[in-house]
Amino acid sequence: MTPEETLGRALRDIVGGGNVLDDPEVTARYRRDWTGRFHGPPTPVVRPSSTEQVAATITYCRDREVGIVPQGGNTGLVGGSVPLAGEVVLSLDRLAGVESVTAHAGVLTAAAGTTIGDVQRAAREHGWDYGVDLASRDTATVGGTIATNACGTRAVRYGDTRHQVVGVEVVTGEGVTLSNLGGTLRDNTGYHLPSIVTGSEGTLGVVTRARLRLAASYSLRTTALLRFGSVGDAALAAESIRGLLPTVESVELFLADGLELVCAAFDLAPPFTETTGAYVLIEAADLRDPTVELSEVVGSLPGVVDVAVAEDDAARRRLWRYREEHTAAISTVGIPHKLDVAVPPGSLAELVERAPLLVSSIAPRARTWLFGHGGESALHINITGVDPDDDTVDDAVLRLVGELHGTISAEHGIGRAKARWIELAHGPAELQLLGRIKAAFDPSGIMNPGVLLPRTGWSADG
Ligand code: 2HG
Ligand code: ZN
Repeated sequence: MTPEETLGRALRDIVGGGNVLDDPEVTARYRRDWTGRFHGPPTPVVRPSSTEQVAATITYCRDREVGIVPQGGNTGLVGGSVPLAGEVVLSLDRLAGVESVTAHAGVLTAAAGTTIGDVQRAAREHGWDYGVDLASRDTATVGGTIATNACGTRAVRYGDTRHQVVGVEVVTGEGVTLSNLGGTLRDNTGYHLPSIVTGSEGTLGVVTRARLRLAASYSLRTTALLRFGSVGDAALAAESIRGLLPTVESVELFLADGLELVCAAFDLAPPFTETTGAYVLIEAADLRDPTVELSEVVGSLPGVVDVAVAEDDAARRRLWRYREEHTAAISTVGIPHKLDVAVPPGSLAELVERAPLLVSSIAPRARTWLFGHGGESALHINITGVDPDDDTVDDAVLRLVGELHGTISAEHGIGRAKARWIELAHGPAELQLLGRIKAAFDPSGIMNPGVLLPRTGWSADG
């Protein structure tokens, strides 16, 4: 038997015959990321349906030093969930479902493969909501959003995924199952496993279940789209809203060229007759109608030239499409290079102004698309018209972000796309320590090799 056949047979013994996929056509979607920028050769996809099967798969692979790429909804944008070097894909799609809801106190336990949409629906059935929302809600999963510490469009109010996770069950790269799904909303007993695992991008182990804190449900919401004459005014307004409007839930920024692209790609009418300038989408939610409060704040913001207010759900959805369809619209132009940075408040306008100029000075035919979570000075910089393997523009933009004292990832994580620049995020001493944390969880280095920490960036000997 070839080593591949031996591996396939062993994995089948663990998860059952039909749950190891190896037909290259069937596995294609597990081996390619959403953007199409990252794809790997044929490799088995294992679909366990229990924590025990996850542990047995990891233990088998650990003993033979077979790499594993854990995969949730495969909606990541930094190449962190696709096998590039023949690693086994460990898909959590069969380990799904909301397991329990403590309705009066707003806590929910779900298996890792449950979609965020299903978590939101279960929360709403019990009078609650979930603090994380993102455009890929019906594909992105609990495990994937924990591994990447997904932020989404409500983080300005509820924080990122890390703020919602009160317990995890995780199988480490050593094959050991750790669980603290006990149920408390607070836990201050030292090193906090959920916090360590959240954002670890599958490099420490596989999250199998999680206990999530739900958010209060504010059923009355108002959404406004503001057009500003200048990026400076729009950025300053976006950064100020949180202090002016306590009921704010989202503060999103985008620009005229992105809006035009979205309108053309989806055949949408533009929101205003004039389209130049910069846009801020604000959503407030409360138990009482927040429209008056929101209008007063909008009226106090300098530089607003047009305002559209959505008072019903259909109108709300129309305004959101201008923002949420950016990702899909950009993909119609070509395979984008995606950066998700943040700068300290006060520097957002400078970044918005300098990034496109910098990109065109290096790649005159490239297009730079800017949009993001303005309330937290977080910006998605998408660049089209550049070869997928040429990262000269990425390098220049990330160094500009460094010069502005920003962070090279404010949402999507490091993945494979940004592992090369990890030194811009962590100094040498910090990187060594991160390497030791990885080695403690995953001494054989089988978990998501090459993601987050470069393959050479850590060692089991520290
Ligand atoms: C968003 O904010 C997502 O819409 C995707 O984080 C961003 O496509 C992107 O770069
Ligand atoms: Zn985003």
